[in-house]
Amino acid sequence: MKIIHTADWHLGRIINGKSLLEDQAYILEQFIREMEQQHPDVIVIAGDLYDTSYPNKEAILLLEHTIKRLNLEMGIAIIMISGNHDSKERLQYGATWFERSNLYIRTHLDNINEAITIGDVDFYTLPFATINETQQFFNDERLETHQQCLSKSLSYINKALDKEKLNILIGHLTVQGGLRSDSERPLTIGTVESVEAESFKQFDRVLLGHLHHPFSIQSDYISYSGSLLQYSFSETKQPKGYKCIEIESGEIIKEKFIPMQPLRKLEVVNGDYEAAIQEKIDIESKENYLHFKLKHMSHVSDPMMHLKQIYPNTLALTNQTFDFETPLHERNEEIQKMNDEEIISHFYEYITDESLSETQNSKLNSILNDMLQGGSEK
Ligand SMILES: [Mn+2]
Repeated sequence: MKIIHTADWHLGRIINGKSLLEDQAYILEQFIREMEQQHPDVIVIAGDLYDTSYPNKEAILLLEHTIKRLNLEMGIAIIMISGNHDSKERLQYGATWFERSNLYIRTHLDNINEAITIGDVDFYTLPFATINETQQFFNDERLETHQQCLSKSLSYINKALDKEKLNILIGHLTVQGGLRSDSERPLTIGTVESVEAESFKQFDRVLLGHLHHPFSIQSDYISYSGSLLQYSFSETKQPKGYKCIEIESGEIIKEKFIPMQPLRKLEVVNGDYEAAIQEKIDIESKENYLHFKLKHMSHVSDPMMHLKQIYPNTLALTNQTFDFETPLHERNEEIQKMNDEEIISHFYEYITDESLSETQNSKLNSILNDMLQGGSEK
């Protein structure tokens, strides 16, 4: 038996005003083609199918088209749960009809103790739930943390568990110690959102969504698939793809990460403004979505516009003329070695990218001298 694990598609995502729909359609087309080769028995999508609770119609059509190909045309069973970005009600639309076609959409806590049996495996679903929703569902106001909520849900599931079978949990949450990225919206503000890996020990395997790095956590039975694409500039070093789990006679025999190549990557470009404009800067691909971090551009008006004329997929620009990366104490040490004149001309250069002219210099010297002499009254 073969299970494909994916999550965090974030369909409809927009980064700095740029819609990624074309990139998402491209990668899903690739995913569909790979599924034709893989012939999995089931595809698990562990939450955040959409990027917002009100996805636009293009995003909805893309999801419908993808699921139709995989489920109706290729006959692959699909289990999907809602993540913190999805609207439970909207994602759940049609779920009872779709189950007839082995498309299982789970968005509420109501049926977390009902297994979905496919082949030798019992799948349990734990869609994302807020602390409030969990309190209401269990009618228990003492549940105040994500850990308490999870423990309560898991002990509820535990009563239904058939220990003789292979039990797999599908969830959307943060496991303690997991690597974070910028595009994962916090689950709650002001409460610790991570839960202990220990909590899941009644399961043979836990397939998760939410963290975007495919190797977010080191565990032999808990795993994140990672997101479909790079969704923030903090993810430029992360591989993206899906995971494939193979089971033989009730045992997991292997799990493999399979990378996919996107239409465009996210790339951070460091260097000099002038070099960028003259196309002499070190860049992987002009077509990538770019975040420029450039020096010597304080004198340029609207540098973003100039950059976009050459690199149309520029999404962000940071002025690196100001050195925020050297720690303050190191800069202070440097400054302490300078005399007043050097400090001022250094500062001037820092701001304007130009050195003081001779006239400015002599004016500066005379002012400094004046001050040294206690400010002679003229
Ligand atoms: Mn999420």
